[in-house]
Amino acid sequence: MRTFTKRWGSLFVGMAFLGISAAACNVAESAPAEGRTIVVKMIDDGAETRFEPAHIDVRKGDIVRFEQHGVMPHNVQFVANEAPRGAELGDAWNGPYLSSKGESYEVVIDDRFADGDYTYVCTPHIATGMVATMTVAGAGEGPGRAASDKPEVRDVQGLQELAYTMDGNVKVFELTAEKIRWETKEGHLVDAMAYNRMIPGPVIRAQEGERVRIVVNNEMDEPHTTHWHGLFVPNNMDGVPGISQDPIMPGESFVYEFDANPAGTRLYHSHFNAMTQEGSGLYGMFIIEERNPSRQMRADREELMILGDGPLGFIINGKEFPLIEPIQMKMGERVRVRIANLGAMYHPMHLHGGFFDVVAKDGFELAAPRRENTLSVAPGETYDIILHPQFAGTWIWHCHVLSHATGPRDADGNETAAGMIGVVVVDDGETPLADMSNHTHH
Ligand SMILES: [Cu+2]
Repeated sequence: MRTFTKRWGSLFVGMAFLGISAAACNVAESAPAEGRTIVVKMIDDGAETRFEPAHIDVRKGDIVRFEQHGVMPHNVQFVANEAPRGAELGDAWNGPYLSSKGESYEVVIDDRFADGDYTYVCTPHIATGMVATMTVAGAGEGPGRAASDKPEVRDVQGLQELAYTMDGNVKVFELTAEKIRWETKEGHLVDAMAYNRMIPGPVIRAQEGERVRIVVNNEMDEPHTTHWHGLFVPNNMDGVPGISQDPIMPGESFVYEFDANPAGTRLYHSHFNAMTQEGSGLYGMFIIEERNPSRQMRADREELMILGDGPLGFIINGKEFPLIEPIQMKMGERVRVRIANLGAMYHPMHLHGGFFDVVAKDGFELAAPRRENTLSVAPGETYDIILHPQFAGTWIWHCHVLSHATGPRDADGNETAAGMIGVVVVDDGETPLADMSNHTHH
């Protein structure tokens, strides 16, 4: 409980939901006594950003302390090595954003770090040079830490429909927040936080005006609240710690109950240490179905797309390309895609092979549809679009901030496809389609 005391102070100035969780890193109590502490500074100076020093040599049992000395938010993300001699260690450890000067976190060089060369980056500042390297050589005297005991979740897609029970006329749902290890790329597990062990969390679906009750259980070792984004709820159901409720402490539960209004594509997400908890995967979609959808909103079926960035990388529906499930369509079909951005950056999503019609913004129907091929989705926004393909083929649909859709260079020095690249397969029965089966393992 010690670690929470410090955060209580900031709660009452209403800042905890934007703060950094000191518990988000695997340090303090487990730090070996005999290791050295090596400091890496995060520096920004106008347009120039860097880690200082740009290279460190460490051994097992050492502690690396990343210190924020700049004014822009920085993080630490280990990436796969370009050099074949290095191990693939992107999942060894990733840190949340540090937003203000003086903040820091520490990482223990333990058994998760095999000997070898590592590259780490600040994800938003790769292009301005914020890339550094670390060599782990030889076992030091520190005891290191046991491998993670968090549940490892592989081969699972997020956004599954959440089952409910009825209590009279109330639809009752249950969400459980947990720390897990989540697969964003094949064989690549990252530290994450999830509702019901999936990212994004499950879909809560209700009819306009229906009474809903959501029991939120906090199985994490840090406080939590859940916010119902875009819904009209009583103030004490809004999920903001220190403002509308007390945080849900570890092991505790909170019951939210309200009428599901207004109709449209809506969201839910963590509001406690939100930059870390939401960025780590605590979010999902809350769909409130219209009782009488207008003609422009009607479609044969729907697909869901939640954009994310931060500690989990650049992801669509919790996965990086090529693990993102393709949207399969038949020529002539109309598909309503509900799109949301729960990351912290803009993502201009560009569709190859034609256009789509934007029919709603933040769940509210537009007076007239907007025809586009690139939809900029800002953090917190939702859009409903209608896909009605014009051309058959296998089309990509990707973020046009190209650093969000590009991985490390391969052995030939070429850029690789990664991150926020979706695929729309349009079948007219004639046009040859790319075989995506070797990309997704389903
Ligand atoms: Cu992007």
